Amino acid sequence: MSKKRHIEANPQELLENAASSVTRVLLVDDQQIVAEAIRRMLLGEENMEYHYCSDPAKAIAEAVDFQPTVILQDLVMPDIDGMMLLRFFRANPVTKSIPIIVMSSKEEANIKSEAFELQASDYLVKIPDKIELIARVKAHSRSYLAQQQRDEAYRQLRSMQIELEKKNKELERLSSLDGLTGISNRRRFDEYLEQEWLRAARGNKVLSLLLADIDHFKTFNDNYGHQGGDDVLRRVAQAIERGVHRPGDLSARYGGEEFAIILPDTDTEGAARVAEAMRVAVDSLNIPHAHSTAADHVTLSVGVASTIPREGGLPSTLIESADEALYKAKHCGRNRWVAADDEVESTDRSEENDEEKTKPKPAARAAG
Ligand code: GH3
Ligand code: MG
Ligand code: MG
Repeated sequence: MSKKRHIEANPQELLENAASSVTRVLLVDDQQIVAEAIRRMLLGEENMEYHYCSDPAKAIAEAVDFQPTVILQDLVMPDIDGMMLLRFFRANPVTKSIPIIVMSSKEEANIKSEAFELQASDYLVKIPDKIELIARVKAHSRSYLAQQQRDEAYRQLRSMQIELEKKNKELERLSSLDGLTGISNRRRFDEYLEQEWLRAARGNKVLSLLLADIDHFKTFNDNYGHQGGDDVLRRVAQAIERGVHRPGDLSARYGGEEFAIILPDTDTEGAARVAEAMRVAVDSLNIPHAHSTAADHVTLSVGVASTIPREGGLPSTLIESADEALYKAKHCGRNRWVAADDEVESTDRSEENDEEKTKPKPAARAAG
């Protein structure tokens, strides 16, 4: 036999067969005379290949090798019960869906019935009429190949779907990350703030927000170059990221050199501690910045705002509140955090609320 033995049917090969509609007939019969008669009947047929197996014990192996599109099988053979062979064909993953036309010299309803029970596809009484045999062989082969084609198309579709799902997940992940720093981006921040705002409103929980801004970053860029600036952004982002510990916390790049940190279920005191830890983390990166008025190295100012959100309230009020606190931190000399005073209603702030809690600027590092 020229074909290599296959453990599994090769779908590509099946598809090629389907395209060229080659009918591959395997006959399993112990009688040479039947084999010869069938061979002659199929002889002149175009696109038809015929293989004869005289030993039913080898039938499965030869079917796996030959890859028939239809099997003609005798029911009465000396060494093996035809019904048993039918079971074997159906139990083997390679042959289980190949159409099997059983052939018997007996025209008995209960034998036919049993064969169909065992998933025979058709039944012919030996020796069949040539025209009828060819018609049945071709019809079964055609529907088998069409089914194979559908199965293969389905498999390909399924694997494309899986691939697509993977790509979509990756895309979603990438679309929520900032390209420069690798931490969450503004889009993700907006989504998450909205989500946490609603969650806090439902649970009557306090929600805190930090807005952090690198001090005198424009002069850093102007003096050390944009590449150097980008590098600082990456390092500051990593320092900030290291400062958030709870699974619900989210740090994001809010804009140019501004970062935002969402701290669910965290009051002003806790948020201020995180702000201070971040300020210290950036401070201790000790990135030289000779053109800052705040220190001789890169520093961070942070605005802290907390609120117990109301249903129907706007997350933007919390951002405004943190932004105002950040502005004050800048105004008070930078390299510090300032917490907005009112915890609940960031919309109706009054003049007397202007006294912010503020972390005093630490003593400036001695240069050199
Ligand atoms: P302040 O202490 O008041 O925050 O001063 P500042 O100079 O940091 O603030 P300003 O808003 O005047 O300047 C922000 C600068 O941040 C402008 C730009 O040079 C720099 N910047 C913004 N985005 C990027 C970026 O993606 N890469 C780099 N390298 N620089 C950026
Ligand atoms: Mg800024
Ligand atoms: Mg700045």
